[in-house]
Amino acid sequence: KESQAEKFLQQHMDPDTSTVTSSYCNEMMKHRNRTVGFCKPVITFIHQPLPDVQVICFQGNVRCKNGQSNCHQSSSKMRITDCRLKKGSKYPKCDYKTQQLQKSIIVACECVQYETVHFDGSV
Ligand code: T3P
Repeated sequence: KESQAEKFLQQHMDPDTSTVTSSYCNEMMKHRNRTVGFCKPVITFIHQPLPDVQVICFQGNVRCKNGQSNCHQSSSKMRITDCRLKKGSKYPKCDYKTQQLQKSIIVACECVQYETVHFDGSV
């Protein structure tokens, strides 16, 4: 079974893409998120080299939305794409709006290696 850290990479990392087209989210959600039974409402993809994301675990500590204290906010803005489910879109036809942004991101980190395990949001 894949670890939480592996799932984070699979769900959120796309370092090699710099410009995205309007069909980006529909393609990525199909290939990466393997949604079964429902359409995930929001997923963010991060277009930065992996080390830029791993070091966030050593940057500003913030409280996570679920109340845990292991979230960290990136000190610099990151190139990200937010994929948001369009209103009226019904499983299995998950139809997403693609939006490229430059924002600081908040991730949860765990364990001795300080791995990112969860995407908490962007600000
Ligand atoms: P995960 O914990 O697997 O990373 O918050 C619930 C899920 O929504 C979370 O899954 C990540 C995703 N999400 C984003 O990808 N981007 C966002 O901006 C927000 C708010 C949530």
